[in-house]
Amino acid sequence: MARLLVTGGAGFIGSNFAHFVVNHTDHTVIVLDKLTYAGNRASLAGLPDDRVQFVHGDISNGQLVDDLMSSADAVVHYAAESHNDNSLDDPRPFLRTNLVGTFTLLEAARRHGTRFHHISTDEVYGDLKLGDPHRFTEETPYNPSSPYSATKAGSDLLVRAWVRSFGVPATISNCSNNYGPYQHVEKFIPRQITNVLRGLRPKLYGQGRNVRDWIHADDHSSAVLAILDSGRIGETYLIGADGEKDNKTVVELILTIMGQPADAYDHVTDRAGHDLRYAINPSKLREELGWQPRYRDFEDGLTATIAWYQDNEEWWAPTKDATEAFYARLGQ
Ligand code: NAD
Ligand code: TDX
Repeated sequence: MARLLVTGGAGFIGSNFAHFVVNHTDHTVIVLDKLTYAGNRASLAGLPDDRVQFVHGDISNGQLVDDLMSSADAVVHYAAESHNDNSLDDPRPFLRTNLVGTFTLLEAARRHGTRFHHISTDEVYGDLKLGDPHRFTEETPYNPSSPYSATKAGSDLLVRAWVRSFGVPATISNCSNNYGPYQHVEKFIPRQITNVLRGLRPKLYGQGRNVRDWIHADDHSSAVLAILDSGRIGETYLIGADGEKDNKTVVELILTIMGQPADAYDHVTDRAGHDLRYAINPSKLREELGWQPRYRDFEDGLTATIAWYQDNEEWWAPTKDATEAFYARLGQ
């Protein structure tokens, strides 16, 4: 049994991780979260107080981070500004949280010798061409495209430097696009589901040929636990579940599952610098740690996710109007 400090645990993937830890391990969790527009305490509702403690605060607050780190066995660092479209509109919070925040946590981990797991993204590798037989591996050179992915790449490099120069016992994982419950309605899949539920038409950037490699958030969580348990210090592990789909296919599937005509969506202004394709080769994780995804059928996972948004309107409704107003200003 371990005490895990989970940064960003009121966000999408961090809250799914807290639920997963409670349901599948005997670890306890201390969530540290600033509750930005993307954080929501309701995502942790129902979790037992004796297993999950919530601390409201900023990962850039050195004193707070130091205090929390002194009683933790390991840190799992999810907290970030996470949305590409926001980073194109105003990159500043991305530099503060993703770079200075990660630096602050690393310094505390260095002082306390705390096991550190850094959560990152496949976007640090840039994009692939459609039809390219190659997928990203741990050896792919970094080539980020957006302010978001550039700051995530920077945070990964900080972790690597703190391992090599100061001996911080850290690992890194770079995961592909997650889907599942508790995802903010600004992101692609929840935006389209909640549009349909609101009687609005889904919005596809450009022609929708861009490919994302989808993985269920629970499969991300089980991979992170496997790395925490038996990953080698200083190593990077790519996490993916062979889930490549283009955006047009996903939007048509959402509409079909929700009983709408498959073409009842709008094409809108494309994202600036829009990455064409992400694809993960997860061989290292599978062969070294024996990890396997549980969600193998995207349509089943998507159907369950749609049902969750149908059943939990009170969770997403408070953020929907502001999100659509933001997109309307961008013409998206
Ligand atoms: P999210 O935006 O849903 O959640 C981020 C959380 O971090 C929020 O609860 C927010 O309040 C908190 N936070 C932000 N700034 C903070 C700060 N300064 N101090 C403390 N808390 C702060 O993001 P997500 O989609 O759950 O992503 C979580 C992590 O996983 C990120 O590091 C992201 O880069 C990574 N990741 C995401 C995906 C994906 O598909 N969403 C894929 C791969 C990796
Ligand atoms: O309304 C939309 N229409 C649309 O076509 C939105 C919001 C998005 N898109 C497209 C853009 C992307 O090609 O859908 C794809 C997915 O978009 P996002 O959900 O914004 O995700 P993406 O930019 O791929 O990044 C996500 O995966 C990697 C997460 O937001 C990142 O945090 C993670 O690092």
